[in-house]
Amino acid sequence: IVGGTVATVESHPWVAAIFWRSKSKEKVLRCGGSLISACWVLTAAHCFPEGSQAKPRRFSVILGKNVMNETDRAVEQRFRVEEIILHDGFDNSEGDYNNDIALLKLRAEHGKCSEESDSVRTVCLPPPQQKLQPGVTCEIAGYGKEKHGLWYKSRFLREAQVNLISDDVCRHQDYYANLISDNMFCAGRPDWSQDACEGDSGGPLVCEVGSRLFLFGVISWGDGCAKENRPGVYTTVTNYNGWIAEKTGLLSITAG
Ligand code: 4AZ
Repeated sequence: IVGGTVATVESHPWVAAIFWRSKSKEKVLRCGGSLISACWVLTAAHCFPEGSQAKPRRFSVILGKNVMNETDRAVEQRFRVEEIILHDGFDNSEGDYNNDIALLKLRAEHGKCSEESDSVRTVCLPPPQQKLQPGVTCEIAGYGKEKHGLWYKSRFLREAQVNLISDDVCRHQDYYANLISDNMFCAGRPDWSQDACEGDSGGPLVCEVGSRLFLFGVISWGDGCAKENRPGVYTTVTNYNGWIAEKTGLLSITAG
């Protein structure tokens, strides 16, 4: 996250830190994610290199994490990944990142996956037809880089505010032109001061509707970070309610 502030996981209790175990057994932060039910994390498909679906055990998920290199056993919940489901339509052969969405199934222990606490909580999916106006301010969170080009990611969970940008503007020649598909939207700060960055992808963009927060976007890509006319690009979660319901078996019941 560029230009944001340090946040507590208690204010983003659905944030998941997804780790990948390297050949040297080192656990490296791979991506962010969002807890949508006790056993399921929604994230980005590009977080998983080819062939990793067959190797879910190389990935692990930590919920309730505030500080990267410290383990707080009182609040953190740690899981192995049982299954990685990438969207069939995710095809990055042309580098286009369309359908950049994936589901991770957490492995249950003693019949349970995550348990609700002050630091761990699910986020609501918005109803499929819910649209938001350009200009609306939403919130992003993650453990990614604080500046494009840094070699290290953030030690703390950070949050930032970004405003929704219309497709018309984001498809303008000065912005991303034809790179924005119908499954993507853009969000940025009018002064380009805040943005997601490397390591944040897969993580949440949440917006308030009727004083409740909903997961509207999955942090997906961007040209650099916090760069003029280069907003962050997000996967449109409302396009995938049916897919999520089908893959997880969860009924897409949202707030009533
Ligand atoms: C990344 O590399 C990444 N500025 C994520 C988000 C953005 C740029 C890069 C948006 O994961």
